[in-house]
Amino acid sequence: MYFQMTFVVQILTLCIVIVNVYCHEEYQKRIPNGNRVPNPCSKIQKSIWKAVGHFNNTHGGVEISSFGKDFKNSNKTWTITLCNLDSDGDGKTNGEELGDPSCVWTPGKEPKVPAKNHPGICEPVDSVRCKRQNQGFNQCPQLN
Ligand SMILES: [Ca+2]
Repeated sequence: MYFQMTFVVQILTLCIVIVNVYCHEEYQKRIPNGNRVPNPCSKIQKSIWKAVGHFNNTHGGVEISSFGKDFKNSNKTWTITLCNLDSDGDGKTNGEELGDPSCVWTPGKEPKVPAKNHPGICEPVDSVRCKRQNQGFNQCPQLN
């Protein structure tokens, strides 16, 4: 009985992970450079932040970033309004951070500029200003 319950829990966990990964790949296509957003926590070896609307890099979850909230409020669509917002309050618009500074990108097109920063996490994350701005994102795991 215990073995069966453990197996069921493992299968359910696997299903949740698959659904989350699928969703994030779908959402990545809806924002410029959505699959190439730099991880603000990796200072030496550059890596990618996969779940851009979440504070969890790889599999999202309930901790939604300020950009994730604005993206949701924008009907999960890249609009001029969403592009011009500064979701994380770091002084740069979402478009500037994601590589669409003129807010002209549309889904399916290759952005002309690479993503520079994360639009939902104020950088540098360990600065005094960003510690105040990054409500819900306390610290980078690598910086501990
Ligand atoms: Ca910003």
